[in-house]
Amino acid sequence: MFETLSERLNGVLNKLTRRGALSEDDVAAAMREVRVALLEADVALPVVKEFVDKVKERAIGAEVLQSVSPGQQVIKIVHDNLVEMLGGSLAPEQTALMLQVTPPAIIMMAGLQGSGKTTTSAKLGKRLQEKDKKKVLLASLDVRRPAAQEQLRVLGEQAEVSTLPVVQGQMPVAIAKRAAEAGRLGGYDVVILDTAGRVTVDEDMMQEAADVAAAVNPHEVILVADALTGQDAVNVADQFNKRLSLTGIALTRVDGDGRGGAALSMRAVTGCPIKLIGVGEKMDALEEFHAERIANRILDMGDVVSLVEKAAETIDQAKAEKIAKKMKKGTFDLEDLGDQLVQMRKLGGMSGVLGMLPGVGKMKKQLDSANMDDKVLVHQAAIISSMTPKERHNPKLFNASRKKRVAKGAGVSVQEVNRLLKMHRQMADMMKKIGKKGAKGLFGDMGDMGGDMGGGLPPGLEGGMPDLGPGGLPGLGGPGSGLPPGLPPGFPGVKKK
Ligand SMILES: Nc1nc2c(ncn2[C@@H]2O[C@H](COP(=O)(O)OP(=O)(O)O)[C@@H](O)[C@H]2O)c(=O)[nH]1
Ligand SMILES: [Mg+2]
Repeated sequence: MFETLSERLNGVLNKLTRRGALSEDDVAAAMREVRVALLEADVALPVVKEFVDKVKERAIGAEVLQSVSPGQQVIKIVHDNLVEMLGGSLAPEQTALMLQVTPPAIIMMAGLQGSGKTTTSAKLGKRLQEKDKKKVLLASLDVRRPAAQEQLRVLGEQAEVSTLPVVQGQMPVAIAKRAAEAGRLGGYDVVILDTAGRVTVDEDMMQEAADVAAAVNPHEVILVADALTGQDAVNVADQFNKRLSLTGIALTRVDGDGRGGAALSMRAVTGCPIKLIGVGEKMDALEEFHAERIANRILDMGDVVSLVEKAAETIDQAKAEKIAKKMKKGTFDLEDLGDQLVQMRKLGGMSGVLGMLPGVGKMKKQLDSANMDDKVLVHQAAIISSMTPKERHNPKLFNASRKKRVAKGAGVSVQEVNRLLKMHRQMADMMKKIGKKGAKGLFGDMGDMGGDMGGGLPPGLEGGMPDLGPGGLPGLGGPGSGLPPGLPPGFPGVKKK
């Protein structure tokens, strides 16, 4: 699977690793080739465009790591964006089947004729029984094709999964209700409903599926789509999703799909996660879909990716240690503040940083309305870069005319410069205290931080910080903290209500 795409992508990116330095033009040229490779793999155009733009932006903005080559860094960025495109940022509960319900969990399979509904139903039944130790009942609602119900019975027998006995002449909604009832009475954990498909998307099929869904309220509505049909599979999924609100997609015939267009576009176009992939005709050829694993299959460069990860960790750790030393000595200057702002932007801006802390999700709106967006960080970084190195190391130099000059250079008002200087003063003071008292000192003193950006201390922080780990603040991002490395110490402008 994905061989064609994999070969192309690896070819383009391999060329990059052999180069010493990379210019913006080199990256742009490589991205043009990546773009062609993705389009040839039948990935949807808007998805390709977004992908290439994001990779370019991140590659050009990336901090240069010492121990790896720029090309290796680009590969890591491509890899991360592939994972993202495949739905890698989704929480496990969004990508796994919902089975933790009062039994039986009802799973409805929908899709076009020949997409693999019946096969996938039987495979899934077998998988749930063997791997998850669930007792499964299969039921065919396909009364359109004479042999359909018999087909499921035979597959069920092969897979050693029970099937609902066929009652001749019964209609789909009635069969669905009977299956749910049999599931309850028979002590089944899961009931899988295999519905009838049509050759193309049509109103009859949609109505029948909607009626079945209304009758039994399935916990999962899975669209089965044939990967070999590429963008058609994505369009079909989109149409079904608008009518049925799907909970997930089972992509079949991925074993024969060298290009991967359907798998790559599905999530971005439909907003619906791929939960299962069919990788063969045999009853055990069904896998859970893991974005990271699929990305690794496509981009066969796992060692490069982990190398870059390690290098990035080391750099962040070295920085954190440097800052920690400065904190202790009380020499945190504007240069360091500038570094911190860059780090924060890398981590997705202020709300990105705060969003990583527990209990902060709810605060996002407030943060946005308080103007704590990237624009503030961009302005602050601009102010600092308009200063001379001397000024950065010794903020006491700032008189009215220096402030005016810096404001002009950064394209901001003098007030904004004042605000930044005040923020730095407060941070430096605070850090001196931490240097003496350890991290706990910071959050006791958070209220003293002025900050003109408003906001409010996130609820998770009000009672002090979650376990900071040894080493004081830099430990925020350290092992065991659950936070990414390099989380900047101190959040400028965060003010307690
Ligand atoms: N190679 C391969 N064939 C599959 C896969 N899933 C289903 N099939 C085949 O596709 C054909 C149609 O499947 P079926 O389940 O009857 O489709 P339905 O009409 O949607 O119920 C059968 O011959 C299956 O063996 C898969 O993941 N890989
Ligand atoms: Mg069928």
